[in-house]
Amino acid sequence: MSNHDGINEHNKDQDLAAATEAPRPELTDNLGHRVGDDQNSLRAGGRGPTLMEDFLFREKIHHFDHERIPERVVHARGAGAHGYFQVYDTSLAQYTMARVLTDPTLRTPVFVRFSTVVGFRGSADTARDVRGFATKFYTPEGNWDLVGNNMPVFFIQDAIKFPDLIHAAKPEPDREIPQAATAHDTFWDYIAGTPEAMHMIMWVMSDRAIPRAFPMMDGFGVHTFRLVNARGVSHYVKFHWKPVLGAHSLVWDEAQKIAGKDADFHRRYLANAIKQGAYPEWEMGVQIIAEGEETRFDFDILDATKIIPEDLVPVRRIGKMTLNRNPDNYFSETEQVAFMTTNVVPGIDFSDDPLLQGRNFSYLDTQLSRLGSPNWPQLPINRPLAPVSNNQRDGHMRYTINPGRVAYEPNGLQGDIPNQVSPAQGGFVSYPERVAGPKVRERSATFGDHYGQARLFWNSMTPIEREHITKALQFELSKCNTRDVRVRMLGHLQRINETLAAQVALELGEPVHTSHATAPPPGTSDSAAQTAVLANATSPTTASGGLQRTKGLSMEEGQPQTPKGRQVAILAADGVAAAQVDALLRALTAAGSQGVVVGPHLGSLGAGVTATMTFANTASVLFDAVYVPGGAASVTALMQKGDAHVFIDEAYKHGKPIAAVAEGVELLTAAQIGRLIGPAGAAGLATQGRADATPAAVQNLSEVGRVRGVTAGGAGGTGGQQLAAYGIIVGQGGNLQGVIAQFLAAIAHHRFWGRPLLQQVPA
Ligand code: HDE
Repeated sequence: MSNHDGINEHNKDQDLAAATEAPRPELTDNLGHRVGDDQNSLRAGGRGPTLMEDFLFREKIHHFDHERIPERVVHARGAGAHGYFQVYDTSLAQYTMARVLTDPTLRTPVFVRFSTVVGFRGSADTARDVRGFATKFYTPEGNWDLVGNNMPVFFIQDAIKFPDLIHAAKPEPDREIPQAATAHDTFWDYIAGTPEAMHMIMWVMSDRAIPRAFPMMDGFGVHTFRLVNARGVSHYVKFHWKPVLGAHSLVWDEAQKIAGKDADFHRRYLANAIKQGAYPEWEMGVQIIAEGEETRFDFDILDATKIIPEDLVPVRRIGKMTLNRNPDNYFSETEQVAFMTTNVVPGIDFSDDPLLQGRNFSYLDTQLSRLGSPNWPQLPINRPLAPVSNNQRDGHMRYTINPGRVAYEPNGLQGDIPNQVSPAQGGFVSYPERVAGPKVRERSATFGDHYGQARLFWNSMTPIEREHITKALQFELSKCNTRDVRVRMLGHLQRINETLAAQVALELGEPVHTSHATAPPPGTSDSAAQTAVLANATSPTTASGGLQRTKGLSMEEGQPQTPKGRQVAILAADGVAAAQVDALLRALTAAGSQGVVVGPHLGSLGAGVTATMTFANTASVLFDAVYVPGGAASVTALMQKGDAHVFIDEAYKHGKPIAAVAEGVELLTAAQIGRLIGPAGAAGLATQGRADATPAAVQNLSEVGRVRGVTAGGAGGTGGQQLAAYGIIVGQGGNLQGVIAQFLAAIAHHRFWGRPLLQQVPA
């Protein structure tokens, strides 16, 4: 296999460089004729008709007319990046002969494309949706594509149902409304008739469907695959991607606002992170099961609506992927890349999962319709680094030139090459699984439990995650115009969890059929009451290996606490206290996060502080945290700006860390959340005497602080400590380093749920 050796992480970049053309000084047409005039078409007289003879005009317009190819029927909206993958050691060799998974000296080049599923190519990044997470490994043994999602299960068990699912989810065909949204009748009508979708529905209604950034998403191969070792022994395997930054999400109000403020939010983050050298990384994980061992589960590992709980089979981390180069051309790379589940290499094979089997037909088929020719594997982004040699010929857009008379085998004229390769030499041999059975259109009874793992997922969520799922269902179903659809869905929710169903029913104005029905008790906010009620609401599971809950599902547990990759808005105007800005910027850079000065205008705000964004061109929802430095003139100016107030209030409402120093505290006091930190400091909270929120809030403060592990400092004394527990850090200039240290800890914590008065903050 010497011709396969020598692949490293740079090889694909070099391969693509060979197809990359830099602009040259002289303008030509596509056939190399230098163009004399590109601004005026050839006319019979200055005011006369254009002449057919104008080949320059016709070529330019002809090419323009044909610039578009069909967008992907699903996953049309996506963003891509180059990088490499490397396994940690040789330990997987006992399971697989694939070099990509067993050779720690090999850095296999990869191209990854992230996507939403339902929206069109121009839709917003932050729609509530599953995210595609497709990875093409250019391995020495040919391309391996792991075409996965950011959720480990799927809506349906059999690929024959896929067109129906997608037709129901896409915009309704009479008016083509709504774009990139499942909150409409046809989607929920379909789901209401599809009990097998219920586990996936819980994932899609969870915060997983509104990720903070692509590098803050888990990835899953979803199906059970096979690993086959050199002795031909097969094990079942599930593939995982675990983000080094941890898995984090937006909140729904943000996601909707971002769709308008920055529809490119996710692709911009990915491109910027790579450009700035903050390379996104994931560890690959595997769950491995010996053949035969799967029968000990009370669910079927061939059923893509089920996970294998991590508490049953731990995820073993085996290697790391790093994305370190942005594409040069969106169309040539991200749009033309063609993933296929059938791209496997010796040592990786399929299971009989009927969804996977169906996908194995679909991906080859779809490339022809999208890319227009069976020669699409010759496109630079798709061609493998492993050499290609066969007797396939011709077709639209054939790029290679295959010399000689022989395009067949067996042949004598060419010494019978290219010749097939023995398994010992690396020839692909399908795993010789024994199969027998009558030809039937039926589903195995082992696929029959549709609610058990939906309950496992629900039970494994924290109270706040349950509240978000409940709110998502309230939102989505309330947007269905047909009552029958809403009512049928409530029937399914009832079988998942009665309290969940009751809370959704209340919002839909439907009668509640449960002893757990709970209207918000008087004197508390809806949100706090709902969280409290949901906290105790679990359901007995089935099809979950005997587990009532499992790790790996909640995004609030076991995540790395890091401020890396976070964006912080620094609100400032002319006269800002420059030292307080500089100190934070330095600390953020050292921590791997980024500070952006947002001002009333671009450019200098004095004393070396430069605003790179303005209140007009950005918004609170585009940041992870907000900082208000002092400087009397700056803060006085900000106080006059409604946008600055909204910045603070939205950050508060969305649970984001907020810090203010010296006069900056006045802006917090002036904003709606000034109710919390008012003139008497946070202690004022206790004396506000607001019947609707205060008692609960005060009681909760110390508890929240304990749970969050946030230590207090700042200048607020007891009040400051209480605020810090909510991720609000205030202090005087004299204690700047203390404030910054606490702010960074709060940023690493990401979000602070359960802040009081949320219902009253109008943002
Ligand atoms: Fe796909 N899917 N899919 N899908 N899928 C496509 O292939 C299909 C499914 C996934 O960034 C299409 O090249 C069927 C599951 C990703 O280019 C198409 C079924 C999972 C991407 C197709 C499924 C996925 C696609 C459209 C039912 C997660 C985007 C364009 C069995 C494991 C890849 C294309 C990219 C794209 C078919 C279900 C992931 C039509 C028939 C389950 C990430 O071939």
